[in-house]
Amino acid sequence: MKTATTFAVEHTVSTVCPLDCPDSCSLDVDVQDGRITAIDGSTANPVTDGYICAKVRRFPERLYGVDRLLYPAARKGPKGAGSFKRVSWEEALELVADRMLEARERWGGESILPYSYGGSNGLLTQDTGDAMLFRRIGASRLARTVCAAPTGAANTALYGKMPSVGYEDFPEARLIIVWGANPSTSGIHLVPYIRAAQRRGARLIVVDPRTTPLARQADIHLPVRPGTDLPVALAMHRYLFEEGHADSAFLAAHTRGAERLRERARPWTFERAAAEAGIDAGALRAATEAYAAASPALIRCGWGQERNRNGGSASMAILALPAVAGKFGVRGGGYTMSNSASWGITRSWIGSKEPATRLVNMNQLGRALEGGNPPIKVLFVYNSNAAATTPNQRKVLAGLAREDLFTVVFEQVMTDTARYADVVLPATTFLEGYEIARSYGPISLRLGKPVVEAAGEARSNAEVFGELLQRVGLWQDGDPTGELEEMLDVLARLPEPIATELRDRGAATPPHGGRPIQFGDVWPLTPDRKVDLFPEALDAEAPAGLYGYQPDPATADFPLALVTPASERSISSTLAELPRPEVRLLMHPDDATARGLKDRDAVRVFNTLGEVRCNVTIGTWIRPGTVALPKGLWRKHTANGYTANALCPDTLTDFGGGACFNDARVQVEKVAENRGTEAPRKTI
Ligand SMILES: Nc1nc2c(c(=O)[nH]1)N[C@H]1C(S)=C(S)[C@@H](COP(=O)(O)OP(=O)(O)OC[C@H]3O[C@@H](n4cnc5c(=O)[nH]c(N)nc54)[C@H](O)[C@@H]3O)O[C@H]1N2
Ligand SMILES: Nc1nc2c(c(=O)[nH]1)N[C@H]1C(S)=C(S)[C@@H](COP(=O)(O)OP(=O)(O)OC[C@H]3O[C@@H](n4cnc5c(=O)[nH]c(N)nc54)[C@H](O)[C@@H]3O)O[C@H]1N2
Ligand code: SF4
Ligand SMILES: [Mo]
Repeated sequence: MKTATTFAVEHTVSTVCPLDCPDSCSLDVDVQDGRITAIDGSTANPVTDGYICAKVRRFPERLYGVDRLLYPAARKGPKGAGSFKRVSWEEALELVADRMLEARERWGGESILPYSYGGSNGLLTQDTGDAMLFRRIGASRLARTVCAAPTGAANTALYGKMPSVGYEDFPEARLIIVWGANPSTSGIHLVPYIRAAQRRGARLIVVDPRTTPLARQADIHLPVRPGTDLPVALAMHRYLFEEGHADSAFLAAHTRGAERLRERARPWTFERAAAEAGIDAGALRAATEAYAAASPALIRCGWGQERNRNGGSASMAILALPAVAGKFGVRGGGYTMSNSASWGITRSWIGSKEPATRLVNMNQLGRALEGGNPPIKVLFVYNSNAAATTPNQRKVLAGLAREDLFTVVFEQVMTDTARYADVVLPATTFLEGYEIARSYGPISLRLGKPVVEAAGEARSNAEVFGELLQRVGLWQDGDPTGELEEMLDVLARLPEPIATELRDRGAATPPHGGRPIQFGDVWPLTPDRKVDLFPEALDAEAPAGLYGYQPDPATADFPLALVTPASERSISSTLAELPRPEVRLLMHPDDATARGLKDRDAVRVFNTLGEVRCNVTIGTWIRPGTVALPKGLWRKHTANGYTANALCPDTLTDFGGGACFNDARVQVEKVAENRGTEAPRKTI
């Protein structure tokens, strides 16, 4: 709904929010005198339904705020101090190109490491000119694993990333399990559909260590200890197989490997799994019986369960439940996981051949900057705020502080990472350029267009990588020049009718109306079109075998599990530069009492990797033995300049090479009494 403005609106531009959020809202953006005065949801995307989150409403504060980067700059003080002098684009690009060429000459192309993740998360700002530049120069490759790597690997192996149930079909379900997801924060447009299902009598089960808003509304809440979803899901499989609720006809017709899954599930009785997860065995049994009996039954699988040593197998076991229980073939039955693959778009524009240069797992950036052959000499960060979002923050910062490392940060605002740059390049935002936004919750694909002129001298990724290609002498005939050309080039490579629809009306018609019935309209995209319940390759990759449980890493010294869930204040660390209420560690009253802590006491949260100092908030909306800090904090948000990632290990998930943020095990101690400045929190 429109926020009132005191300006007369000159015009309103329709566009789309491409940020790394499942919803891809359609937006109406008001412009006055060439400046954006208000951003709100439109109804062009039916799921947006005219409203958006509070974060993106504040995007003008990022566009025009004090942190916005307006000019290229070169470091003038010590590394990390954040002091820069303005330089021209000409000087900045020349310097970057020279340093890349010099590094290639002296140490080989692999001494250059591009580092990027979501950024504006669309099809134009990533894997376009950047890929051409870094491939052609022979740079080290980056495994983009910080998010969705284990769920992606599980979903690919099981179903070949078959499209999944759209938000609009949630009201059809009679039972919904929300597993490791908190849509009330991380994809808000799903919530009304879940509530609608509940009003129609659907039961709701939530599996989450925290009492999220949906957990409060649930019929059954399983507050599992982080990292224990695997035994919980296997106990559900055991019940389905051993107590006669597996759909043997479906298993025979559409799956492979059911017997192997059954074997691995066999040891996990409800009692044993519940003991491991720290939940009530009766509640687990009740949840499983309800799931087995209901149809349509739907699982919304999130990402909370993937971020630990068992994350791959856990996600696999959860996503396998509808196959074993026979929940497909009806509207509102099956699962919802990332829907980004639903359009069948391959990034054909970058070509299929990647050079076989060194592959660096982005979760281990700190390690990569420590050494290696060749050493990394040029780090080019774009679409990412690595210093804030990557595990083992102390090691990352130590790497960024290396005097012999030349760091380029191509950014919209002066992030914690940009402060470490040798050269800072100012980037446009999605409101100042084109983007093709592909949602991963609902199924939508929309073209975003420039609403206002770029602020200052900010340039798009297309322009900058195009310029650099020319300056390092790797530009080839036919490469697009500039953002508009690149947009048209990518459009031209998209399948029809998608390309024409995007060009003509800014939105493509989703396949099956965005509401596919799994095993009705869409089928597995695995090589033999079957659900592979036991992919051998994953069994070989996982340290304890596929569905093999690796025990909790807690020790007597570090007994508390730390989770870092998505915050309503930012998208990862994007927009976290804006003012926010004081950041607190959330802790259960039992854990607080055991440590003599009262609400708003100042604490140190620590383990062998690092320490975070902040105030504590005490509440029952987290399970005992687990504490939480928000994801996406900047260094300025804590008293000692470290964020949760200073406590997160850079170990990898059982398969997929994913991040183990939620494997952080910590201790908490009081530093000072009641140092808070704000009232106690009542909820998450
Ligand atoms: N407002 C906002 N929205 C976002 C984002 C954001 O930063 N802010 N980030 C976006 C991105 S990049 C992503 S990937 C998605 C993530 O979307 P979600 O997966 O919904 O978000 P998370 O907060 O990472 O995790 C969801 C829940 O998992 C719980 N959890 C933690 N560990 C475990 C566990 O071991 N098992 C189980 N069952 N639950 C666990 C947390 O308590 C949390 O409530 O959200 C996107 N949307
Ligand atoms: N402790 C902990 N850490 C986490 C997580 C967690 O659960 N716990 N979650 C992880 C997850 S799910 C994710 S996805 C990652 C995300 O980690 P990052 O990829 O680092 O995401 P952001 O923090 O959003 O940083 C993206 C940056 O890209 C910039 N940007 C946006 N658009 C453009 C563009 O067009 N061009 C250029 N050059 N720059 C642009 C933005 O200004 C922003 O600073 O964080 C991870 N970090
Ligand atoms: S961040 Fe998500 S909810 Fe907010 S406007 Fe963008 S797509 Fe919509
Ligand atoms: Mo993510």
